[in-house]
Amino acid sequence: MRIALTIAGSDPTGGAGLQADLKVFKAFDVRGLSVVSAVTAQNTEGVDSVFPVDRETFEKQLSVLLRDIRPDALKLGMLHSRWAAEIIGEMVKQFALKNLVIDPVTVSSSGMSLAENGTLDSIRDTLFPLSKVITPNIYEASVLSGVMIDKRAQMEEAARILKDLGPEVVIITGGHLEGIALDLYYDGEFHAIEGEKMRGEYHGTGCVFSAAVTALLARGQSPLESVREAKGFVSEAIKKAYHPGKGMGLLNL
Ligand code: PXL
Repeated sequence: MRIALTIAGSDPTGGAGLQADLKVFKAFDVRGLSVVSAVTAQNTEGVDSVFPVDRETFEKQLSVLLRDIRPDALKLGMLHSRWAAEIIGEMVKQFALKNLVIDPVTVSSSGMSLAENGTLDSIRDTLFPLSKVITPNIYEASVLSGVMIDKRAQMEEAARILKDLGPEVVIITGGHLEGIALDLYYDGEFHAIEGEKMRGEYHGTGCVFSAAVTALLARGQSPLESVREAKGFVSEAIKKAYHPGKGMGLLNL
């Protein structure tokens, strides 16, 4: 039996955040654990507000869980607070956790900030060196690397800079450059993961992708196999998307 942990925000729609992560783990027959970093109030029209959990509540959830259960992989989604990266770094080292996947979440699909100032820097400095895979989208990769990306060559430059910060694998998602949908995988060599271009606005695609990568790593697949299969999983979930509210569609998980 394989086990994966998500450390993420709560999304009441279930389309993103820890609720989506747990559904994805289940879809890959991986048992899910979850630690809440923040509670959001949102619907399909957007995020209304964010309520970060306090430091002690966050730390306790993790330490109590991890002294009992050892996940085969873990992912970080939304971390609102600057101090969270330091706590996670300590735990990853203390419990020798493997297969850390980082989705460096900055803003919601509706444009609301999900991280306070400095959080992304502390994730980069403290946690990238401990990570297996990071899954920034183009916007996040630009912010983290300082490279403005609007061509494939710049996507490659950003991937090299990010890999030098410590992760084994960088996958930059959401590229719609030069007319094709391109996700760029870099582990010292580049692999273009081309896919179908999807029309429409869907909530939670980044969360679902990184959760699928985490579940597949927990099952012992290689990062490249995991990323390819995760991408196919997201495409299928988008094809079956549903519209329960007035706003964005949700992936069918
Ligand atoms: O998709 C980024 C994201 C992550 N986590 C939570 C979210 C969102 C987007 O809205 O609400 C909790």
